Parts: sequence; C-alpha cells; structure tokens
Amino acid sequence: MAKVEAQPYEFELEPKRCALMVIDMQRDFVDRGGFGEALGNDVSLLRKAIGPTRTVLDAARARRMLVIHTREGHRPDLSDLPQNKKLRGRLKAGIGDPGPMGRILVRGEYGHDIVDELKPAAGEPVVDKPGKGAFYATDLDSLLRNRGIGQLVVCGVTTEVCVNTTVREANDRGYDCLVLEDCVGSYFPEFQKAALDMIKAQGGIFGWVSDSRRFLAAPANA
Ligand code: C5J
Repeated sequence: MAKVEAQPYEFELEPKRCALMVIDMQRDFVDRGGFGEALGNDVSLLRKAIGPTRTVLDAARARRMLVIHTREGHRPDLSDLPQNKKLRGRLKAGIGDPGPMGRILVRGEYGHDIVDELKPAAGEPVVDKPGKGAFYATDLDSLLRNRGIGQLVVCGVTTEVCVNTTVREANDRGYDCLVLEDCVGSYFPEFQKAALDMIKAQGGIFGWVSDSRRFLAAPANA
C-alpha cells in the first residue's frame, strides 16, 4: 500500500486494486476548433489537463495499472440519445448535427475520439457512454469488478459534469476515487473549484483530491 498525500486525508493506494480512469478527453471537448470551442468556451482551461494527465498515464502504464478511457457519445442513428439531452440548450447545432469535427458526439466521428496526446494504447478498454456518468448504460462496473479493482484514480473533463457524475456513481458502487486536480478541467474556473471542493468535503463524502505530483511521488511497487 502506498500513501498519496491528498485531501481530506491521505489516500491509501493499492496499486493492484487500482485503475486509472481518463474521462472524455475527446477532441470535441478539448481541441481547438471543436464543439466545445464552437459553443464559446475557452478550451485552454481544459487543455491544461493534457500534460499532467499524459505524465500520469505514462506512469500508470509503467506501473502496469489498468487504464480505462471513456468517451461521451451516441450511436449514429441516435437511438440511445434521450430527447431531453437532444433538446437541452436549444443549440443551433447540437448532438447528432454536423459540427466542426464531424457529427457532434456521434461515435466514429473525428471529434468524438480521444485527443492524440492521450490516445488509448492497445488493450486499454475504451468505454463508450451515452450519459454523463461512466457507469450508466455501460459495462464499466463489470470491467472493474472482474479485474478486482476497488480504487480509481480519476483524470478528465469536465470536472463538474462527467468527472463529478462518474465519481458519485463510483462511490455509490463501493469504489474509492482519487481525483487529480491538475488532470481534470472545467470551462468555468469557479466550477472547477466547487466541483473539487464537493468531492473532498465532509471527510471525503465522494472521494479524495490530490494532484499528479503527489500521485507520482507515491512508491510505484508498494
Ligand atoms: C463532459 C459535458 N464530458 N460537459 N460532458 O463533461 O457535457
């Protein structure tokens, strides 16, 4: 067991029971010229997470930790897209419509895929999820349980939406989550702070918060 300095208190990392989750680092959210930027968001706030996440990803691979990637998106026929999600925002170009990088949040489209810097390696599961939470309508829970995973180190975007929803879902299913604050990003600095505060409040009501430096400082072979 390796102790990672974290808030509200140290996280007792068990490398063999721990997986790295990289949530929705997709071009449409993160890259310049994608859907997120077309909506008027400053993607540089999300892009800051790419470098530290890459470092953590490399370390996790070197430590032979399970790495799981997720992507938010829908079937090309949109049969898994609830009407409320389709209509929300009253967007001129929303999910399923032509966007700057192909059909917006549709599986198989260029913008739906993971940014080049964090490309999944051969054999790393990629979980396609129709919702914000990575457990909803996916086989993620089976992928983790069948490998004896009980802890998740979490990176990705956006902190207050898909990261937060996934951490809450994971917590309810009995997983301990360690969120690395420099490896998650929000278009809204105030949401970034609040979303991290919510996770670690009340003795770590949903999990722990640390950063890449502290995670990397923990002994690799504990
Ligand atoms: C994610 C979103 N991935 N903000 N999606 O957080 O809609």
